Amino acid sequence: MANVSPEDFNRAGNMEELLSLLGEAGIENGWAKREPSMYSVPKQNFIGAHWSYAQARAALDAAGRFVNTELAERRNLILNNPVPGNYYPTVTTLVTAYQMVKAGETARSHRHTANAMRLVMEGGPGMYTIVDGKKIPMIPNDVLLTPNWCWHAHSNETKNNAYWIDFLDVPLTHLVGPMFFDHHEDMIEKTDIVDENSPARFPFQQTVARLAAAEEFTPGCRRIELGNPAMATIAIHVTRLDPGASFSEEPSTLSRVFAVMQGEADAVVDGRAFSTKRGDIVAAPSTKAAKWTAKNEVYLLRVSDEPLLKYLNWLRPIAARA
Ligand code: GTQ
Ligand code: FE2
Repeated sequence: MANVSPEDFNRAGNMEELLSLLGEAGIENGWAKREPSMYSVPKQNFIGAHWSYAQARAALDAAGRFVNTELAERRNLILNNPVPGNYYPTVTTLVTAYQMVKAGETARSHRHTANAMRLVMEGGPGMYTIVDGKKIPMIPNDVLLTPNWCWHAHSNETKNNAYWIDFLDVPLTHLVGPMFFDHHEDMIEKTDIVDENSPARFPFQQTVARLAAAEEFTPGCRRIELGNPAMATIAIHVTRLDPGASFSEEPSTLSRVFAVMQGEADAVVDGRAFSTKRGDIVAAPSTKAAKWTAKNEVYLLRVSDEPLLKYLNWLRPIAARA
């Protein structure tokens, strides 16, 4: 920078004077860094964490008394990884939220560059996500995609409140930078087209049938992928565990969020033990081992950043160190 000249550096008589000049010039030395920029294995501040659907559902019902969707873009609850100072990501690249739309209510059409998907907890015929002008039914345990820049709204034409779980790559979008967001000129895209067979929908019935035909990858556990991958940055896998069956994931660079679709299971993530049931969420940050054991027949959804890591050649195991 202009305030420090080459002559100033030429006159530097010792390391302290050099460091002081570098400071004035807005340059940081690379040999005695405040923080190392490289290290032997990934750092991770986030922890394994669990959220209960029963609790979130009651919180959404309370929000339903105080927050309406004319004011709020979405009536959602963000599952921020519970470490000091974090108010947003669930794991490094992904955020997870519970959302509720009341009977007869809509949540307006918008689009964003962040990729999003949902797992339906309570819905049924008449509950729709409207994606690019088509109504896609939201039946319990369906998975719906709203990739990068697709218009989407939610319309509850049933008699009951509808609840689901959102997963988005917003933390990744924030880090890389390309966040864009638009409101639709209509509050809600007008359409009568119902598309049950949309490529944006993975009906639970199909998931069940595919899993019934899948091979075991470990005793009592079968796994399929929804999509190939589902979206550019997000992969979705569903594991079916027989009663008493168990599987483990060794530490790796993969960030993942688990959601229990059916049954009850014990999870151990990051050395923390959680007792889970339908609708519960478990955050499994990168570098953390995860083990699941089913108490009865369990369907378990896993949302991860696998396609992103594969594309970048950054999907790697992390060996346990003594
Ligand atoms: O339903 O469109 O939880 O845009 C966060 C951002 C849900 C949605 C969220 C969103 C949505
Ligand atoms: Fe959205």
